[in-house]
Amino acid sequence: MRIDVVTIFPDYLAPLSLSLIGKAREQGLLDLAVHDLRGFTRDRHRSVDDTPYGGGAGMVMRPEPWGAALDHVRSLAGPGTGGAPHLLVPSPSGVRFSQAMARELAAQPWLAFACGRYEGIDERVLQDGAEAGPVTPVSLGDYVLGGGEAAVLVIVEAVARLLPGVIGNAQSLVEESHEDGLLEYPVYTKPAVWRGREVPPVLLSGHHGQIERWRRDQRLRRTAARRPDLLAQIEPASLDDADRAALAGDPTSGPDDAT
Ligand code: 6GU
Repeated sequence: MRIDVVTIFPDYLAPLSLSLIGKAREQGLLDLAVHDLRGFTRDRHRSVDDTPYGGGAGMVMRPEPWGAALDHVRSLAGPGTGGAPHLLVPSPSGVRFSQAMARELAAQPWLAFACGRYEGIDERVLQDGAEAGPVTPVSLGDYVLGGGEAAVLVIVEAVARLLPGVIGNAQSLVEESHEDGLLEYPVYTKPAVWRGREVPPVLLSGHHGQIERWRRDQRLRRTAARRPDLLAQIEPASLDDADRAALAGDPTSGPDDAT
């Protein structure tokens, strides 16, 4: 996969050289480039923003540097990138990012991110970009960040770990929160007693059926307590009697009150 990021703060993307993503880049699984928007300005002050038409608070990012930067990114098409990148524009006004969207993006050959600052990017940049390829404004959630850069770190990490070969054990991608609508069960490792706290005995029992049942109960109760919105989306027919029994307890207290 190829990813291009355009920003006025290239250093903000430095963590994309570390850990999982850094390794994926070294292994050639991910080809990622960061571009400085100011390199595409033509005035002496290298200005990227101006006052909003219609009045109002704050500044708006000017279309000219964005047009030049995105034209340049599109000129980097190569073998395996397809025609144009899918342009993602982080914004609190975007469509909500999710594991499902991460999976869709991970299947695409080329993504580009346009990091807005201030009150956002002149809307015509998105309209113009849509003539070349898909454009999706994307939001992490219902809060406001200072700019798109932190969102790009989040989205690229969520996408990159789904690329074939990035995570050694593919099963760990299946058995995790948000892959099947339930949160993950709590996990424990040695020692069996720590600061007087025991690991739930069933996990030491060797009874695989009981362990599986306990873990599913935990997932159901945890989801009910922490994310009732997710539980409400579960198909009732997909729950068996044991599932319903697990949910019949006090939803605000897990077995260890591990809510
Ligand atoms: Cl993707 N960008 C910005 N600037 N703020 C946000 C966001 C994105 N998601 C939530 N808040």
